[in-house]
Amino acid sequence: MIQIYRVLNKVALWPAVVLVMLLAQPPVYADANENYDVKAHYDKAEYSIPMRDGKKMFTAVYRPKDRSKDYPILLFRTPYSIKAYGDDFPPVMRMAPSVDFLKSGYIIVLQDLRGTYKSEGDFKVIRSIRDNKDDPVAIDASTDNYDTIEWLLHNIEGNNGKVGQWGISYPGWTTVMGMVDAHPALVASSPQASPSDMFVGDDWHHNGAFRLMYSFSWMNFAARKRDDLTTELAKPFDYGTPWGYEFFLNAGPTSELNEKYFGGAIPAWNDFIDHPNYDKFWKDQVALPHMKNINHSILNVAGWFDAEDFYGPISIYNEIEKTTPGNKSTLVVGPWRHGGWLTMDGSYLGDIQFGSKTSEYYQKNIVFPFFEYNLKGKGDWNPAEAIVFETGNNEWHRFDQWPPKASKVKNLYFQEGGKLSFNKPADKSKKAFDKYVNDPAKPVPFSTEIITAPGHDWMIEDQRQVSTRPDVLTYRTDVLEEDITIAGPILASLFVSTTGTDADYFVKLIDVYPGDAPDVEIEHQKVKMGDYQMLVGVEVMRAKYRESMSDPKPLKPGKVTPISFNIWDKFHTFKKGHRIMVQVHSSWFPAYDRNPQQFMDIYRATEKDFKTAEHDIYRSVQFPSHLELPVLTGNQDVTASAAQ
Ligand code: PG9
Repeated sequence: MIQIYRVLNKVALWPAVVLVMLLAQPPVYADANENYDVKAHYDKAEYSIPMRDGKKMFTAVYRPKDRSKDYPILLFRTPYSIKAYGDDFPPVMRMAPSVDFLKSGYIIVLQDLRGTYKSEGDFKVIRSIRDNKDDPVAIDASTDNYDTIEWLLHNIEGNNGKVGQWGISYPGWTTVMGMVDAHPALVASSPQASPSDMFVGDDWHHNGAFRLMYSFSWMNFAARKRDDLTTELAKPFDYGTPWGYEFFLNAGPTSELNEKYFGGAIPAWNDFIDHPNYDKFWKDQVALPHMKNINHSILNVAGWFDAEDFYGPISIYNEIEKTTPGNKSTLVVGPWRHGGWLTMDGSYLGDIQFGSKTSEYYQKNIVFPFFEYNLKGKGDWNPAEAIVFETGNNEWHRFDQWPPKASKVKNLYFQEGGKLSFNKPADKSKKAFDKYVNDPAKPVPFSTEIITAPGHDWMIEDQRQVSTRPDVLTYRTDVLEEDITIAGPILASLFVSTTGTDADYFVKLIDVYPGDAPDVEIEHQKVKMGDYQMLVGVEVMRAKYRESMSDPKPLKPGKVTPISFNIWDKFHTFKKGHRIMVQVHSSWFPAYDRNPQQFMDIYRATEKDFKTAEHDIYRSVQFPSHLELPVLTGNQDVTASAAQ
């Protein structure tokens, strides 16, 4: 993706729209995108579909030429443009979750989201569900979905009365919105990497820490006003350097970026700056309170290493389990980056190999049978509660609940001398802590890649280069004498004391390979795997939000303070001969903005507000910092099926 971006940038050959398409919907991997001639088998028509408030949504409908039978409708709504327009057809994989759908026969419906490209109305990034449901002309993304389905059922000939919908990321979120007060004809939804809460865990913030680099690049190309989307304004941003770390450090605090680069022309960026805490603005956008009575079939897809939206799918899954007994919701998680199940073959990510083409397995054995069964009554889709890929052992599993029953929490404690163990620390002294100094002028880099937008591999990237920095604490177990498998959410529980009044705490869980691990060949590059440090999980807590994200509180300098947070779910085996590592640090730049380490509104902070601070991480009897690991004990709930 980034390469494509750079090449296009250099040759300056692009129209902005093409670039937006490429960024938002990366090209698919070649072997799945067989040379299927869609034009030979499908007719195309374009419609402007009226919504309840009179605004019209631009929609392309692709119908199988074979009129001997009726077909279900497969709906996809996107803010990234449904291009191609007119007589042109988009590439096969922009039309459906795999080429098999086109071969089987569906009425494929692609729609520009309200206020984007050829659809009327205003675009609002993650528009809240309307609070005036009695008003017959009040709209939101769920009503647009409903009205579109209603119109299609009555106006597109040859439909079988059943509708399915799908989408990845933003289109995944539109799918989730379609599940709210769903149209009765909607019988199957597959939200994939949908965000659910942009302050707590998805694209813009994690636990209140601002995801600077990603938000900056996304806003620049996708959050423009509709009339600006196809103009020079939305062209790729010229960073003037390939090195994002350098650019963002020189650009200065977040408070200066709007004036310097956007001139207030991006409504969503302005909103962010005006809402630094988890207030009504953010809470109104959260999808979870609307995840009630979702009774149709759901296939909720996520990637273990998704750098944008992992919290979304997992929290949506958990919420439906809680609110809707007897639901027909299945969770699928593979070893993928954001959308990797469509855009890569899934046999590797970054430097890590998964032993088989996991995306192909998903496309053939999960997503296609899900829709075929629910929309056509074909095949034997036998939904497991969770279909999940175990990294480390590289196997698919089907569980009857997620996390599996056999997962039991075991605490892994920080110890003296950079050790980690399952025994409680024995040190009673007040000095049982490890210290580092975090300097906002020299933040810890989030990746060794020289890039200006965050890319995708950093969630699994080798951590060897940062593990030796003096501002990164590193703890590791002895060499494991047997495999340890974790399946479920991981909690970080720190006891910290600092000289400042606010701080960020990043906690990483890492799989350390043995020194003699064999090298691997990836994309013609030989990677030295001996002592490799594979990032398994990572999360941050902005300390002022430790008790409440709506009501931030300063830290008291010098006072030991407990800080706990979820690193979210993983399914990974640390193999015998490997070691488990934990890293702790207080910046991860420019993936996240810098914390001035003073209690304040960070969006108002000027350069002089950024202070160096000391951080003590305790590992004593009284203050035992640790990770809660969901260790899988026994495999009685598991049906293993290696995906070949
Ligand atoms: N992660 C992107 C996104 C989702 C929702 C809102 C804004 C951005 C995406 O890839 O679509």
